[in-house]
Amino acid sequence: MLGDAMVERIVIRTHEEVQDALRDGRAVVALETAAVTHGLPRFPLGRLPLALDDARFDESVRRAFSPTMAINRALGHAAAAAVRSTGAIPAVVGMLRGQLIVGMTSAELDELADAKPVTKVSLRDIADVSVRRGHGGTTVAATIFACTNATPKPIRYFATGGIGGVHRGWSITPDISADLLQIANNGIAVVCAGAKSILDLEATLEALDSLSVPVVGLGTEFFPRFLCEGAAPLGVSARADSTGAAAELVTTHLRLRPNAGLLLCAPPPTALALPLAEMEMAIQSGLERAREVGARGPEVTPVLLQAVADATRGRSLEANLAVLLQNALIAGQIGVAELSLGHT
Ligand code: PSU
Ligand code: MN
Repeated sequence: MLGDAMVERIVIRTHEEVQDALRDGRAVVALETAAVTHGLPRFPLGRLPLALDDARFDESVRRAFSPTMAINRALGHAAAAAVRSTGAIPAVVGMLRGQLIVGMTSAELDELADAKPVTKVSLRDIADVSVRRGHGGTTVAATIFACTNATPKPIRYFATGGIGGVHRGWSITPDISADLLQIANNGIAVVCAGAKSILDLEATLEALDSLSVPVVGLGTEFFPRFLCEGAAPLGVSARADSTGAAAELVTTHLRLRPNAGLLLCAPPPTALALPLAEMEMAIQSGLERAREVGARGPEVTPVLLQAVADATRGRSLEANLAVLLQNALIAGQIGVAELSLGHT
């Protein structure tokens, strides 16, 4: 554990509300911000996302998504509100002026969402951005690092849209997201809609298997395809059919392997999921665009997501907002359910 005073200048700071919640043993759910800074548009939607028609979201979540606010910013607020609506405490993670913040205030989130330049901060970039006093949206990998080093103890739950994984063409360009190793090596439950469908999902599942990461299907035996309808079946390693069952699995796993993570996978809402064939065509055009603009390393995912949004005329954006909001909600529900099991 690094603690708050790792060096003279405080590099990692946990917000007081989050500190109190961790100390009191309440449920805390971390949220990443790479999706906010690099995965979502900075123009307003002009209305509420379709995902918020869902009765699972209460008025507080609908209010938190301001239609006149830039989408990335509004989503950040709404995802935090979704966590709060379950009784759990949200901890938005991101970097401002070189400081890695665990539990950004609303004002800090606004500042980060508008920030320019802003780095997509993965694990390898934290020290560099810190030294440069830069701003950054944290990826799954970097956010998990922040969770493990939260004060006074680690955060156990984390929600994102889709995790990074093994990219297509990995045998030529070994582009494998740092997310996988971080999940494998930190005691955290990651709620996601599987891995992003722009990836090689079969290879990603194999990698998770090799890393001994449990892949739990929430109400499904199939590994979800991020924003897509689940077609061609990819199997999960375990299944949980209720919030309580998922909570029990998390408790048991983290007791047995406190320094190893697990994936909890929820498929996107059926009404908003995209047909696989349509998504495949969109991804192909995205891969072409990535080649044309010479995108490399961390630039690849944002270019692909943008191309997919263009090709599906915004439908992938609706689906993306849906999984980000839904996963925040589910992580909160499972975190709260774990407390009532009474043996954490
Ligand atoms: N989920 C989303 N949109 C995103 C991401 C996740 O719905 O933009 C981000 C996450 O932060 C994830 C990153 O860690 O994309 C993966 O990027 P890469 O493939 O370069 O590791
Ligand atoms: Mn990558």
